[in-house]
Amino acid sequence: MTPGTKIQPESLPTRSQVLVVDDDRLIRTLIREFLTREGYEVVTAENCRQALEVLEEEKHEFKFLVTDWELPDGSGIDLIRHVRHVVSSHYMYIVMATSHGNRESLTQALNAGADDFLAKPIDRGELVARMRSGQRILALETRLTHLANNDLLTGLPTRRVFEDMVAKEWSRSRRYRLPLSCVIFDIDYFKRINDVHGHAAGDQVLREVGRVFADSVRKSDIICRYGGEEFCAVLPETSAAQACVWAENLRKRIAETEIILDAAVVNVTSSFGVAEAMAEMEDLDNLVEASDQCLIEAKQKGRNQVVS
Ligand code: GH3
Ligand code: MG
Ligand code: MG
Ligand code: MG
Ligand code: MG
Repeated sequence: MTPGTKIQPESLPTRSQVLVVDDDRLIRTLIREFLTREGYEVVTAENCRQALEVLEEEKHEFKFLVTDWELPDGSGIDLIRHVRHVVSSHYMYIVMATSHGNRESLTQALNAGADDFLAKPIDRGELVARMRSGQRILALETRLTHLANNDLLTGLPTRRVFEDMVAKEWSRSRRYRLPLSCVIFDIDYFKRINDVHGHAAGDQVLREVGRVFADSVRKSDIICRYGGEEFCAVLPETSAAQACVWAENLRKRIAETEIILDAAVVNVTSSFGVAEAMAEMEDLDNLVEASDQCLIEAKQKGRNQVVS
């Protein structure tokens, strides 16, 4: 393996969230203490109901679930099944902690969706080691997800991911009658960069523009590298007028960015098309088409401008 492909627990965000479910207060406290010392952020629940409530809270993104088998209002097995069935945004590493140490129990827990098993009484060293093993799996998952969902050159989400995310936002905006705007932009005379400075320099320009683009959006905005040197953003709860202000700022920032190439320093400009979702539009395609028409107009009018 090359150094770049090494899977290390360190590559995960340092404070992974862990949900610990156990009806025994002493065990909850013990696990919390052990894991907090290791840098985890621990949330505890004492029964299935509480666990489900906490899992539904949007502020959390649990990477780990450590659950007891027997809980006052149900079984850890059902909780695991539920998590595997419902939580799909990311992989949660699940450890079943129990004194049921026999082979049938182990098989049942794994079949329900547990990744690992921790025997009670809980040993600190074993708990930490099993969590590390989980960190390796999660780091691998994070890496593979990133490779599958993000463009290799710019690191931006791919068009496929973008379209999936916009589809959800589209329904929400239609249902609640919220404004939604689309901004599409294309680097001006990009072919010249490739021709004059070479393809590698062109790639460098794309990376830089992508970085400025990614730096200029909010968390709720949905962005992607749309095509070769075309980028697209869908801005929820944003009118065309607001989107134009944002696009104009981005246009300036891109134009002002000095891009350092091997043998030269260059600036590039880009042209922007902005459109807002209208009642008669059926889907994202219509909205992108409308923005694209404006982009064509921006090119025709002399480039380096925003048209809506
Ligand atoms: P305009 O102002 O009309 O947009 O002119 P342009 O030269 O930017 O437009 P055009 O769309 O004709 O050319 C885009 C070029 O982008 C063509 C293609 O070779 C180049 N390109 C597409 N993807 C990549 C890439 O990943 N890396 C590099 N270096 N070039 C790319
Ligand atoms: Mg119990
Ligand atoms: Mg073009
Ligand atoms: Mg271009
Ligand atoms: Mg183009």
